[in-house]
Amino acid sequence: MLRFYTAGESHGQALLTFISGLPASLPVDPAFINRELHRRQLGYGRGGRQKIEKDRAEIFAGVRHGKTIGAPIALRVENRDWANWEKILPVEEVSGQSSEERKLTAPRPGHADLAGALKFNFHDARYVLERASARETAARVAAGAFAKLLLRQFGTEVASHTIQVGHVRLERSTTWKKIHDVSQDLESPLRCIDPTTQEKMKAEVDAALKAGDTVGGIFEIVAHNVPPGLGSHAQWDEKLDGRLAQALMSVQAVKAVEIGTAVAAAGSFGSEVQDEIFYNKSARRFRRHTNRAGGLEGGITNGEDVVIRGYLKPISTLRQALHTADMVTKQPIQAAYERSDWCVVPAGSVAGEAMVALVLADAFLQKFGGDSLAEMRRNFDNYVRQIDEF
Ligand code: EPS
Repeated sequence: MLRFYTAGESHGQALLTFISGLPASLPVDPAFINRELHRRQLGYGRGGRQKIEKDRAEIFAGVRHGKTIGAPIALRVENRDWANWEKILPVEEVSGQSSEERKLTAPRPGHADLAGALKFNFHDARYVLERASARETAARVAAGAFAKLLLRQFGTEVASHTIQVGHVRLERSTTWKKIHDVSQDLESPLRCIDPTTQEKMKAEVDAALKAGDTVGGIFEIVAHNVPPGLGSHAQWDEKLDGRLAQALMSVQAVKAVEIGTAVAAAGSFGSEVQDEIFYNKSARRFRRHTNRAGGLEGGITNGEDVVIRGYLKPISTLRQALHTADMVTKQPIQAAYERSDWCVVPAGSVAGEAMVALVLADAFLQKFGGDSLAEMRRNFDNYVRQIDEF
């Protein structure tokens, strides 16, 4: 229902996003979209690039007089760094010195460099890394902001926080309010809800920088106030947990996804894992005292918060370079190093929020879809009545 595409290279002119499937008459708040882009740029452990960029979405199509018009949306996020790359990566064919500059023949273990070069038959990883770079997530965050604007119309909010950096883990549980607040806090270095743990996390990041190394971690995304009944148990590709996992796994450097407390659950007995069901008469809702399932049972939302974690490997551009083999000479060599980040957990979590919001917005459109927001709201309100009367 909701489709989006991105285009653009890390050091090209711009990143482009195309979105189609949103209903007409959805109010669009450019300040909100730009704030989301800004959140993605923040975080302790970011490198020099974010000092150059000031990501903003310029909308070219699909929005008129402040609202969607039911037509495809197109937007652009400018790469300010392009000014430094114009001669190195021009669109036109050039010969000579500048086209040879910045060739990358020493593939970084863990990056797309070698696999992509083999696949496309380039003896230079430049074109591969330009597109594989996590800079692309800026385009996704812009799309995700539109998805969040739609979800907000129905009271659903998506936020995230950091639960692990390197070896340091947040050991206590928290509330939606705390996650929401830290998620919106532009001053919080790693978006961890506990200041003491956050200081220890910062020390991990400092240690990585000092050693010329990088550090990964875990972020947790929570979608609050999600109606029951999104997704379906009926077919493998309709299961919402599977769709969310694929979306989150597609974020650069995410190598594992966990729904609820699934990792601990795998080592526990069933009686310790399932969330027992109670009925709250005054609210006319079924409720749980625990949410280990992360709000999803049988691939369907159950009315509890959707909780999903992304496990980020440490990024693969290391100042303390690893061994590799040159793609041209085939000789042993040290992997290429370019200016880079050394911790991207907070940035990854904003990209993850965008992906979760896009999947949830798609599931909303499947269940309540309409050509206009008013039509969608009627469908939604009718369904809420059905739940009330269940
Ligand atoms: C990123 C921009 C990139 C990297 C990072 C993410 O900028 P540059 O390559 O010019 O320093 O900082 O990309 C990677 C982690 C990667 O592996 O390519 C951004 O805007 O998020």
